[in-house]
Amino acid sequence: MALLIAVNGWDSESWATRFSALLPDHDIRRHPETTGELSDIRYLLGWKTDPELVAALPNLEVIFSLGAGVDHLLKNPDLPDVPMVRIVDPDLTMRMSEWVILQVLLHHRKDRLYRAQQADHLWKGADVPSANAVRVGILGQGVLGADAARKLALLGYQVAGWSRTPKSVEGVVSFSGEDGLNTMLRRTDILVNLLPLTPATTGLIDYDLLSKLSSDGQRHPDCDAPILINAGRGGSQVEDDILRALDDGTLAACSLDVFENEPLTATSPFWDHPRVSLTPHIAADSDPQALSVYVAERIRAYEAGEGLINVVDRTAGY
Ligand code: NDP
Ligand code: OXD
Repeated sequence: MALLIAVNGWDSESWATRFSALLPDHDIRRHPETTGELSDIRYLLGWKTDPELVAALPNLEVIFSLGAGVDHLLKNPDLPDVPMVRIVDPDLTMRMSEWVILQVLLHHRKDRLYRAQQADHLWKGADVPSANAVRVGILGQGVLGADAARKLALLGYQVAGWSRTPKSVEGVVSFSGEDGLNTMLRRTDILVNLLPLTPATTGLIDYDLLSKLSSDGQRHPDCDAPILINAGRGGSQVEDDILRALDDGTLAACSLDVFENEPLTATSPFWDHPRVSLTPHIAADSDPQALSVYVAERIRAYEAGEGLINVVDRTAGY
């Protein structure tokens, strides 16, 4: 039973070391370093894996995405028709919620203003609304969106979430469908995107959508417009529209962890924009050991005949 690790942009050697320890009775290979018959490969651990490689594995039984998102695999038109399992792990979920909460707090508590004042040696407080006067709207109420929503609600924010199907998350108002989206946007001061990238969510966050965000939020005079936070996928945002919205005051500021093209090009205007905070797609960077244990446990369960969990719905695209 061979597991092939084919993870572009990651150090495949350290992943192979972890899997060799967790699955000592399996043949652990890594692409492109390890050779051997491709017909031996039963499992693929993939991240941005070369499409031709995936298509060339005749006896593949399960694909594991080394991430919660699977758009990097599904964009391969020759993807073999085998189950695809994604990462659903408490460590990853917690880290994403930490990042989202951090960004919400930085905007709500006027961190940019205080950093600028510190640079000017200016000792001056500003009015800040209480959390329960700030309305957060979260696009996506899956594993990550629902967890962030729950935790933000515990901090006192007025939280709403949008998903394809209605949800029941404690302390969170649920919206679904197009009408639901428009209703949520109107009551949203801080918009958080945690949607997967699918044909339906590609380019969703455009100027039109941003223009529908609340126009009556309780905000600081320097910052009298809504905020966008995106840790889903860059393909869901229209970057020229975000820049336009920032420049004409439709948006006050944004925090972006993901971009249409990654790594972000050196000439991107986002790097130097005074009202953009960016991170290099690290919002939910997780403990590699936790992710390895998760995949190894899935393989053990599958081989014990227990079936697979967290299998991607290929038709829905996530
Ligand atoms: P889930 O599959 O658990 O949740 C997806 C959510 O999006 C669901 O609530 C789903 O609705 C909703 N959704 C999907 N399509 C639509 C649509 N067309 N309209 C409305 N709602 C829709 O995914 P996760 O929460 O685990 O992860 C979400 C995404 O976060 C990943 O796909 C990935 O792109 C991104 N991510 C980013 C990371 C980073 O570091 N920046 C790290 C990890 C993930 P429903 O519940 O009705 O099915
Ligand atoms: C993921 C990611 O999908 O890190 O897990 O983007």
